[in-house]
Amino acid sequence: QTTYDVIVLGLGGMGSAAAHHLAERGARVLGLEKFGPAHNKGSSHGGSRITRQSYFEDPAYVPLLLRAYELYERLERDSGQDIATLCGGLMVGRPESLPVAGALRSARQWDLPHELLDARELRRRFPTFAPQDDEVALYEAKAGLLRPESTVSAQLRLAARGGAELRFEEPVTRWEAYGDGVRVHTATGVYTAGQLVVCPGAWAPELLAGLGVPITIERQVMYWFQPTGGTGPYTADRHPIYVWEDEAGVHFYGFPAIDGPEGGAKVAFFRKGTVCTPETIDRTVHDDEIRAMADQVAPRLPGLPGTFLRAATCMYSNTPDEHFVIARHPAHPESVTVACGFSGHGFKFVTVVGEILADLALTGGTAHPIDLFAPGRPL
Ligand code: PYC
Repeated sequence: QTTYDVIVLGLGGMGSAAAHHLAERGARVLGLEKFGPAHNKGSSHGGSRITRQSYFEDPAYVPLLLRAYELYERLERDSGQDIATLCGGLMVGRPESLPVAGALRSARQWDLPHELLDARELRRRFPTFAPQDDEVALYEAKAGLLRPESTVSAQLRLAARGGAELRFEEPVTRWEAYGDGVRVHTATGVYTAGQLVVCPGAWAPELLAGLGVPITIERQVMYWFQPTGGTGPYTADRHPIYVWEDEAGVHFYGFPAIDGPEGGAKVAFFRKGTVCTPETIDRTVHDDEIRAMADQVAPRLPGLPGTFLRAATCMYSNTPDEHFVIARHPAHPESVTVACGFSGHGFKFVTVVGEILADLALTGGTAHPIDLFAPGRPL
């Protein structure tokens, strides 16, 4: 029976990053994934994910984002894949809204370049946006989008190039820590290693049941619409990514059209999903959902909704405070590291999370600030 230094459970965004960083540091790595490479059944797909630095969720994320940006650049260089498009980003809403006030707080605390636009200036600079008169925006030139499938494939490729053994279509049924190692059971085999890194995504409730953090899985829908008159004004050089809190407190977000004239512009509600499990998630997108999304964008984004093109579902794994969990497993601190509960805003961190997970698995600690993500915090 082969023994590895580290087994990585789950090869989505976080697990593929961990496998990449561990293999790059010379560890003998086994990666196990339930589905195929860069699949669309979890939380790391959909063509685009937002990246931004003036982080409205909490200024504590900013140092991690700065490092994530460096690592994305390195990933692009090392893999030759096109991953990031820094087309700029707008946090839109009333001045006291979370996206605007929170982003401003982070920008000021970390001295990040940004501009504050009133409604008139926002309409003038970005005519695809039609804010109300009392709405404003924080514009950040360094925000943009990441391509999740390319990110995952690049990380997997570099992990394999570094010697990692990656096994797909091999679901893990259970794992256990014993003595100074771990044992992982899959549908077809049993593997042992000194360390285990668990990146279960939406499968956290079953694979990390003993962690003591309540994680709720939420069904989310992404929508693509073809703007009336075509994608011209919606391309990445003219239409930034955005997160918008409307007057009713509803959050929605969107992207430029990045897939050519026929690809449309992607939009979605942020945190308006329904509770599900990976087994029970309804993968059908219903007419009333499409209508609700169309009604949300119609008064705010001239040219949208235009024509509905398609929709896809994905899953968020929400912690009660919407902060991540990244730590040594409290019950198995010698041999198990966990990364879960990314709560719908984790993808932009995958590169730095891979670095942190490699630190934790190989040295037991990390210089990165991760106190916010402790599983033992009050929840
Ligand atoms: O991760 O920035 C984000 C995000 C915004 C809306 C959904 N995800």
